[in-house]
Amino acid sequence: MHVEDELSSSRYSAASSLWPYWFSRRLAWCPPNAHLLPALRASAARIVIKEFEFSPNRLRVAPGTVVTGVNKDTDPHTVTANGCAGFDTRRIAPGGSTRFTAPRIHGNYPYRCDFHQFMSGTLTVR
Ligand SMILES: [Cu+2]
Repeated sequence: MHVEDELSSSRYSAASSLWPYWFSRRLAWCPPNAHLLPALRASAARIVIKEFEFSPNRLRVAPGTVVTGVNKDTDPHTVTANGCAGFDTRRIAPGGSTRFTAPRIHGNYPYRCDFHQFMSGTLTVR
């Protein structure tokens, strides 16, 4: 019983060893209404989704950049920040596109597709 507990808890902490870091960073990244502020420096940026992959997989933008998510697949996708970092296109229809505003605080913002959790990327704000 004790051995099993130790095994499962060590497996758990190994798998989640990055979470304390991300979690604390995320708490620092969540001013209450950041996503409602107008874009201060808007420039064109896009993330194209094709064959269940984000392209580019890593994108660097200035704070507050308006980013367009373009879905070139026949399945719907989303561009959704992990945690409370504050961007989510919600459902992007096949062949459609949706814009969202990048966070205004510098950092790396990992994101995923809500429908296909294996799809992931990182938006870097700098
Ligand atoms: Cu998807």
